[in-house]
Order: sequence, then structure tokens, then C-alpha cells
Amino acid sequence: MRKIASILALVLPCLQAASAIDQTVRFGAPAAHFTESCPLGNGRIGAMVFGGVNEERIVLNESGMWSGSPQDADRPGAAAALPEIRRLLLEGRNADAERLVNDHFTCTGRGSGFGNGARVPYGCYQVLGNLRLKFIHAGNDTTVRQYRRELDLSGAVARVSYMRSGVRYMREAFVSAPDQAFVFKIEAKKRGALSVDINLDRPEHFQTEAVRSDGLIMTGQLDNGINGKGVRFAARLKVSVKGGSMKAEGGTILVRNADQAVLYVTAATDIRSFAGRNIADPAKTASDEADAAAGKSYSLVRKNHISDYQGYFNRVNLKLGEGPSDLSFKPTPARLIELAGGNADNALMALFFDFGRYLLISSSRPGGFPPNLQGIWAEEVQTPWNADWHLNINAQMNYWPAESCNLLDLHQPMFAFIESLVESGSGTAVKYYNAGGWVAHVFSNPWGFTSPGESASWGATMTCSAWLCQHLWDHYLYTGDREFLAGAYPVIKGSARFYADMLIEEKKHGWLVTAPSNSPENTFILPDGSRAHICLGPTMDMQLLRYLFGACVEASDILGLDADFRSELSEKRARLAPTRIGEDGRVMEWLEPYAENDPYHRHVSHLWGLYPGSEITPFTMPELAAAARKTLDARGDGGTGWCLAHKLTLWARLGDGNRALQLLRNQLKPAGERSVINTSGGGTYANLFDAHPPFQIDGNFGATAGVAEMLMQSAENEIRLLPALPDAWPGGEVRGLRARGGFEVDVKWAKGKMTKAVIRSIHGRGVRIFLGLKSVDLALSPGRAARLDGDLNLK
Ligand code: FUC
Repeated sequence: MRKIASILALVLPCLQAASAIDQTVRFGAPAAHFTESCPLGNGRIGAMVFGGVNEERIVLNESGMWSGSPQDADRPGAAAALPEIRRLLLEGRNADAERLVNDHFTCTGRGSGFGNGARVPYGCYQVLGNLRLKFIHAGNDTTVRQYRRELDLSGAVARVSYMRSGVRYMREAFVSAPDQAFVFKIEAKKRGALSVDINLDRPEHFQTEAVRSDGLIMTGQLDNGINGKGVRFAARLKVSVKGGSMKAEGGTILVRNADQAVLYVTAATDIRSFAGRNIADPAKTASDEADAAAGKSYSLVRKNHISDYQGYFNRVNLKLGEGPSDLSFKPTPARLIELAGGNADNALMALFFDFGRYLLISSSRPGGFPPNLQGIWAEEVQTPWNADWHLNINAQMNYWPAESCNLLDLHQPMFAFIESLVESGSGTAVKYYNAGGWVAHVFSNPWGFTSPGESASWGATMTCSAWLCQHLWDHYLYTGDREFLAGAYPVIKGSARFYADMLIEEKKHGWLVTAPSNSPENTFILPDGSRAHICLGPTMDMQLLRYLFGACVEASDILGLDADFRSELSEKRARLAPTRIGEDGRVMEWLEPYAENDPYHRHVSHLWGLYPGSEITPFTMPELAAAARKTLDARGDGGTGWCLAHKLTLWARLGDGNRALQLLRNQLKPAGERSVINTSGGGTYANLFDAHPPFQIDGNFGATAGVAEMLMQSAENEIRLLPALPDAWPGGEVRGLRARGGFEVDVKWAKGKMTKAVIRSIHGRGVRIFLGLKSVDLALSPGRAARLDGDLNLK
């Protein structure tokens, strides 16, 4: 290892701009299903473009479209059952303990409606509505020629074009963040050839009225689960035409013989957001915003949208192989099918990586809600699992690429959400565990739900709040932002307080363990053959608490606060049950060597410490890393979309690029139209949405994070370049990834070997760079950069 004391080079530019890469999702036909349509979004307003020739349907979304209302779902008297539940667990009577948990330690009332919460206080995220356009085409020839539909990720614009009766028709759509509007331009390339009827509707609870001759307003109120008086919403359409005429008839806008029409759709709800937007009169807000957007020229609104979006998207650039291949111009669904058939299409993998970044920019903007199970895109009223925030991996996975893919500022909605749980979570902590601090269990909503779920088998995981706190500490590791840390510290401390209070000592080793708990959704077999879930100190809990206590100790030290609590946590941290290897050579999922009921279970929770945690690495803990490999081999390479993405990140952390690529390939398998819940059929839909199935967005984000982990990994003082490069990616380059410690990293490689790298310091200083077994120490001042060659020599 060579030591370099200081580097005087001025900040170097990124590696040369990658030669043109194709970043377009293409289709040769209109969408027949939601999962074939093109998603657009500005973090709050979402739109799915189907691109039908005679009838266009745009599914509209607004992130505040939540039914339900605040509820107290904490079960009275739960804490009274706690001593007995714990006694039974300490005696190894898990099945008896589980019965008590089911009877006394779950949520009360209607809970989450067992995942069907649309009409109970838990509520569900749901569709805003449909913008429907019925075209009256001129001419008698009904044949449609040259149909194309595409989603251009480089500018976040969707387009449709076709010829009919000798006339070219073109549509262009985007959702602007600067103008808070969905904007849709429709043109006929022949004068007067555009005639269309325009409507706004939704499945229930709405009315649509015309506003003058050029607009519509749809208003309504969602069910709050009590008396029907839930969130009020409005969607406002304003149309401007060139040529021809326009009038309103009933609830429809009729455009006749025009050359062009531009539609602006705005939307608002009066839901109380975690930060920022609190709207008193949704109809007024939506109308004001529609007037403001429509008052500007289309080209200006479009230009501002593209520059806002590219401010995020262009921070990172990935090229796998040479420029656009012939394949790039094929419809994406066909490329998915050919990839599954064994075709090499690295550009499709790069496109999938970009798609995850695109989705985060489109569904997570400061001041808004974090993306839910479906991001912001839903077509139903009762969405699967309420399209809520599931906290035993899913909501967290949505933010896995936020820091490494240089979208750090888009992590904010997650932080605001976490903070929103503290108040109700403090009540839940006392009422169930007689503990201080705050806790959240398996799922939550905008109404502050923190109680356990309805069933012990999945609802009793109580380290979900510790997992959430990882996002706060990790953001600090990336940014070094002390002010942020000072703001986040009370939340981290409150979480650590809860666990420090609720841990108990198990008998065999005197380790501190959580109780009652479960290892997310997995079932084990007890010695008498019975099945159970409830246990003491599952491995995931212990790994999470080592992370949380460690983070809290460091944070309190940095901020110079709470010395006594720091010692308490350090002491308790050292007594947490360790991650152990079982007789079968695998990482133990539970404290006891139980057999799992389903050896292929999708949750690989006991490898949390490998990813997204950091306690297991092949460099510091080779035995555990080897046990993690065995664990993954035994679990197999199948599962839901998010499960495949998790396994991809795990193999990347183990440094096995070929296996990581295998998981990515598995995830890219075409999922067809399947939308029925299935726990082993993961894949990718025609529009590149991740398939649980059904559509669930976490896998998209997890895969993007996984690809980033294949190319670069970082810990507090180290950066690993190309740690898991598969043989099938012999050449390429990535620019702009972010590393913990405050660095930006570009890497270029050819014939499977790194050829150069640039490390730019944002605020970082000392860092050790690894390339395989070689390493070099850099000392950089903020604003400076180092350029390295393929042998880690400074250039
Ligand atoms: C978790 C998973 C399920 C599903 C649900 C939304 O609980 O176990 O597979 O993703 O969240």
C-alpha cells in the first residue's frame, strides 16, 4: 500500500462525457395494461400514458390520495401480557407465546384491514383518476401506421406518434415539478385534423364539471373509514388549442378541427403532509396552479421541466459496453424476452439501472411523501397491501439508491416520514412494551400507524423503526452534515432508547435480546414439529440494534451530548446476541438452530448485516461471509422482485459479480401481465416496473442500488472500485456515484480491468481506495480530485 500525503490537483472534470447512450423505453403498441404504460411523475403528481390510438387513457395520481384517518390501534392492556409472553419464550414455549401475542399483542380495531384498508381508518393509497381522450380521426382509412410509443428517460418525456389516413399525429407528455402540472401536447401534422373529446373520472366518490369552455374540475372526498369525510381532492384540467374550436358539453371538453391542443392537469388534496404542502382548498389550489402553468408557453414549461429533471438525472451516467446497439431501438418488451432467452443486452441492464434513478426522481421530492409500495402510481381504489409503507424491507429499499446514486437531496421525504412516526410510536412503545422512546412495526401510513400488525406471524417485527433510523445515520455518513445530524439525533436517540429499555437477557449465554419478535415473515419448526414465528432475538434484530446503538453512540459523541446514555448503549451493544454460524455452515436466522418451514423464503433478513448493513464483509469477517454465501445458495436465486434485488445487492457485497448478474437477469425476466399476489414469481413488466407480482416498485430501486454496489462500494473511510464486476460486462464506465465520507467517483474499465478512476472530494478528506487486493491512501481537500490509472497510480 502506498501513502500519499496530499494531492494538489485542482478538481478534475469527470471522465469524458460518455458517448451517446440510449436511454429510452420503447413500445411498438399502445398499452393494454397498467404495467405496459409509461410512468411520469414530479414526486407528487403521477401519470401513466397508455397511448391508445382512438382512446387515450392517462391514469392520474396524487401522492396525498389516501383514504382513512388517524386511529388509535394500540391494544389496551397489551403491556400486561408482556411478562407472560416473555416467560413462555424464555422457557422455549414459542407456540404458546405466539398464541398470547395473537390474542393480546396485536393491533386493535380494524388494524390495516388485513391489507384491505380502503374503507377502514387505516386507509389506502389510491388512484386520483383517469384523463380520457376520445379521438375522432379524419379520413376513412382506419389503418394505423408507424405507431411508436416511448418514455425518454434522459428528459422524462413520454411520446406517442402514428399515421392514420395520411396524417401524422403526435403526443408528448411530462409532469413538471417547477410548474406542478401534468402537461400533454397533442398535434396533428395536417391543419384542422385534430378532434378529441376529453373527460376526467375515477371509480368512485367524485364529480366532474366544466369550467368555462376550456376546462374541467373533478372534486371529491375519500372515505375516512368512519363517516366518509376523509381527504378532499381536486384535479383541474385546462386546455389551450391552436386552430379549430373548443367548447364544454356536460362534463366533456370537445375540441374540433384543431391543429394542436395542450392539456394542463393539476391536482391537490387537503391531506396533512409531513412537511411543506398543507392545502385548505384543493379546488382553488389546483385551479390557481392550472392557470399559472397554462399562462406560460408550452416550450417554456417543457424547458424548465427538462432542466429541473436533468439536474438530478445527469449526476450519474452508466455505460455498459459501446454506444447504442441495434437492440436499443427495438421495443423494450421484446428485449426483455430476448434477454431471458439468453441474449446479451448490457444496454438493457444499464437502462434498467437508469429507470430506477428515473423513478426516484419522479416519486420523491423534498416536502412530499416518500414513494409507497407503488411509488406514486396506482390505478385502483383498493391497492395491493394498501400501497402503504411496509417497513420490514420495502419502504427502505425504495431509498437504497438515494445516496450511492447521487440523489441525496431526494432522501428528505423519508426523513420527514420517519419523524412523523415518533409521536404515535412513543405511545405504542409504552402501551406494549412499557418502554421509553418510540417504535414502529411492520407497516405505516400518513396517519401515524405504529402498532403491530394483525398477526404474530408477520405483524410482530418491532425493529422496523431501527431499520428506518439507518437512513438518517447513513445520510450523515455520506454528507457529513452536522446540522442534519443534530436534527436527526433526537429521532435516533428515541429509537435507541426504546430498544435499550425493552431488551431482556436470554438464559443460555446472558445475551440481550428482543422479545417478543419474529424474523420477518418466516416460519420455523420447533423440536416437537409444530410451527411458529414468535421468538427471542432473531438475527436481524440483533444486527439492526448493533447498527443503531453504534450510530447513536457515534452521533452523541460527535454532537457532544448524552454521555451517560452513550455508556449505557455501548455496554448493552456489547451484550447483544452475535451473528452466529449454524452447524450447517449457514448464518443462523434465529437464536436457536430451528429449521425453516420454507427453505426458499423470500426474506433473507439474517443477512441484513451484509446489506444494507455493514457488519459482515468478506474482508473483515471472512467466515461469516462464507456462511452468507452458503445461506444464499440454500435460499436459491428465485423470489419476489424485491427479494431478487436484495439478493443482487448481497452477492455484490460478497464480491461475486457473476452471481449478482445472474440475479439481475432473473429479475429482468418478463413477468407477463401477472398481477395476482405471488411470492415466488418476481420479474419485470413490459414497462420495466418491478413485479412482486403484483407491481411493487421496491425491486426497481433495489436493483439500481445493486448495480451501483457491483461497480463501487463504500464504507466510512474506504472506497472499493469495481468490487463485483461480472465477466459479461468487460467494458464500460460509470460517472458520478457517491461514496460515504463525501466523495464522488467515476470509473472506467476495459477488458475486465479498470483503466482509470477519478475520486472527487465533496467534503471528504482521507480515504483508502481499493482495487481488488491493491490499495492506496488518498488525502484530499474538499473541492479537490485525484485521477488514478489502472494500477492506482496517481496521474
Ligand atoms: C412484505 C413482503 C411481501 C410484500 C409486502 C408488501 O411484507 O413479505 O412479499 O412485499 O411486504
